[in-house]
Amino acid sequence: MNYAGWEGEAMPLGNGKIGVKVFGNDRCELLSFNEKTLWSGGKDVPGFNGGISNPDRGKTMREIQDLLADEKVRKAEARMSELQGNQTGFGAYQAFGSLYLMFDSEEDTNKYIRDLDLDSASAMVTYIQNGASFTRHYFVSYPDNVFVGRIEADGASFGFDAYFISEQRAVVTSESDAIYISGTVNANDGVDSEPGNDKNSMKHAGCFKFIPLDGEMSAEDGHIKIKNCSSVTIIASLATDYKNEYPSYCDGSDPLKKAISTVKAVEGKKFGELYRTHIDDWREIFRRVNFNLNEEESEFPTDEMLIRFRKKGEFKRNLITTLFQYGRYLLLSSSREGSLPANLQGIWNAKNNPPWECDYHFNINIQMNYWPTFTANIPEAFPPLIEFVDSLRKPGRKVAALTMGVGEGEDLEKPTGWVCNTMVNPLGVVAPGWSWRWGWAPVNGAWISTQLMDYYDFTGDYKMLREKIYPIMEESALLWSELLVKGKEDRLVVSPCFSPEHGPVSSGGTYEQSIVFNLFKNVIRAAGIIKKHGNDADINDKLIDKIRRQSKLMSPYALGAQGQIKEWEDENVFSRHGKKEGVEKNHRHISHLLGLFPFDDITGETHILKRAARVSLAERGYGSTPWSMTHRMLCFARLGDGKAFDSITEKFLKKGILPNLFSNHPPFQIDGNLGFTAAICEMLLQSHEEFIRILPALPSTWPNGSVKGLLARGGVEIGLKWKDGKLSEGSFRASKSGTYSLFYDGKIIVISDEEGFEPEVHFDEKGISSFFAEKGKTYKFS
Ligand code: FUC
Repeated sequence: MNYAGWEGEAMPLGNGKIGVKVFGNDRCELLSFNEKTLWSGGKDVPGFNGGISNPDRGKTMREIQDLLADEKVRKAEARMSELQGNQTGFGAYQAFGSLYLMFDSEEDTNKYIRDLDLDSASAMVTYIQNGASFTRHYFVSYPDNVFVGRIEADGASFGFDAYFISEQRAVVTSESDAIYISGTVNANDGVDSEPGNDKNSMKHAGCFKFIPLDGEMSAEDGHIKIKNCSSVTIIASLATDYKNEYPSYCDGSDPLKKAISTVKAVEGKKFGELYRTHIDDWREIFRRVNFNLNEEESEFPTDEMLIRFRKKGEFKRNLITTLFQYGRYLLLSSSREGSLPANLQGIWNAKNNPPWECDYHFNINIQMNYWPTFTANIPEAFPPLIEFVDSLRKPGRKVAALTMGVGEGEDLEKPTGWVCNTMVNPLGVVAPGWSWRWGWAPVNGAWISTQLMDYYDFTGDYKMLREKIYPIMEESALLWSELLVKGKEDRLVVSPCFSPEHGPVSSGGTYEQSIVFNLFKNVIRAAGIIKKHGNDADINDKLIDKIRRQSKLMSPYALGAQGQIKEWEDENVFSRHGKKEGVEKNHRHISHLLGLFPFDDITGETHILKRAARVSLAERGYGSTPWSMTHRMLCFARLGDGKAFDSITEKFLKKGILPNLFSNHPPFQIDGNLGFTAAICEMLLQSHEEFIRILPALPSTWPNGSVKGLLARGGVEIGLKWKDGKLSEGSFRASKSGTYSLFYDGKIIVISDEEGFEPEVHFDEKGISSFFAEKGKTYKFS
């Protein structure tokens, strides 16, 4: 087999807690495991203090603000390193270990196929050996929280030697029919620290049970040996004693007991029964969305199609629709209720010192991970993000107090303002990072808070808004209401600013201004919703009045002399080619364009900032890393530019992905995959305005196709068919009765229900068609 490393070749499986990388080699199977909570670092590391280096309660920050107000930028920049945090105890997401199955037969194999079936979230391996057909079938069940594997041979008996190699400090034993793993973390934190520095007392365990049919089984020295059987079922569970609770992050449990009892709970069930439970759960969500571009029939596997696309331009549509569903697959496999959110690699990782510690990266990456959640109709993936952000509030209060002087930082139960910067771990680190150039980014907590509002906008779940989302957002707004300072011409500004990860230090930068502005906007809107429900007591009215006044003085966007949206306050002409230090013409981040996507500040056909956004995008090119390409795709979708969208799609297919379709930063980073799926949705359907926009940016090279089950704000499911680049038929189903508005190219929409009844349509001068839809009823429109 052409094996080029797990990132490019392995088939990923996951249930949000357990991740598996299936290699599928014929004579030696390698199944590499992850457990989402297995992290090094945290409180056990000597000197750990949550990454805070300068607990001066905001003194340095205020002095830098004064320097910037006096336009002493160089002096301000020279002091920025005093705001840096430290890496002590940041730790990293860990590899768990691998199960090897060394098959007895050395005979050659043929007709070998390795297949990841997205529709059943299963990996399959089939081949012929000695005239008998072998099948391996693997999945990770969310409802039963176990990995399940089944290996069978049709017309032959087989055997293997199974053993587990731990990547940690673990003891591996075997007894009668199972392998047990039990240990603690034994990792260092990668490049910058001494080996062993970041080991901690987190316990982890695994239980792998083998159920052969016929044949003999023996256990010895951590191995399970099976001989002459006709099939084997493997059931495995992994666990740790992690609990996302500040400051212990430990639930005191025995993970081995947990793993064994999880396996025991399904012991009596047959493989078929476990599989049925798994696919019923999976398909209920995954099958909501179909996407077709009248793709080319292909007898080639995906990696071959990719090669052919790259050489001859073949199979483009096939790859696009596969990648679209793959993004949905990856997010749902790496983010389900009951565990941490998807990290930089989702849930899959083979190193103890992975790139960027495989962390939660808050200056675009985690945001992008969750951009497709609603539009691609997988809201079940979102709760881990809400829970995680909620859990950052306590350490975030401490960091706000000690590094910015907001709140006391003593009684962490009191909501006095929370913050998180760029690199965040699940063990309480939200402090500025260890280089200010990416590490000082306190608005990142405001950005993620704002994004939580999507949950309410798409699902209408008021309880979640009131009980979880609003308190998180309001507390972030409280912090920022205290931090804004007076800038030029009475503008209220964030200071100091550093546009990710680019350019000079400044104040009033577009990234920071647009984030805080949108946070305030959403908090004011959410407060209004909560008041409408009569829960006035939940709202801090004084704060709402204050941020309302402050918003008016923030002016998040300004035009430069070349017609661009400025990234920095003093960027009148593009500061490229080194004229301004550290500024790159084609920099990957487009942080000054958040107003276009994900925010909704730049909308409407003729908005002056739309033109400016185009100028800025033209300056920045089509992106370098996959995530940077997909952010641009999303922006061009918002601009209605199918041509540019298509060009970047081609670039993404050519340069952005590995043979197993993982997006390749390099190395593998999941954000690009998830951004791609989000971008396709945004190109087909938009709902950030007062109405639903149909096919806003369809590329002319994708003339025929259909999509089913996309989600629009308000909980509306939309299906679309188009022919020769024009809408031929749509379907519409709302989760609540009410008046809805659709826009398709300014044309009147004709709508009818299942019985052919046509509700009255009000068509306005802007070309918007509005009608009353009944809850749960499916309407057709054209
Ligand atoms: C961002 C990017 C890098 C990388 C890192 C994990 O900050 O600037 O390209 O993706 O996150």
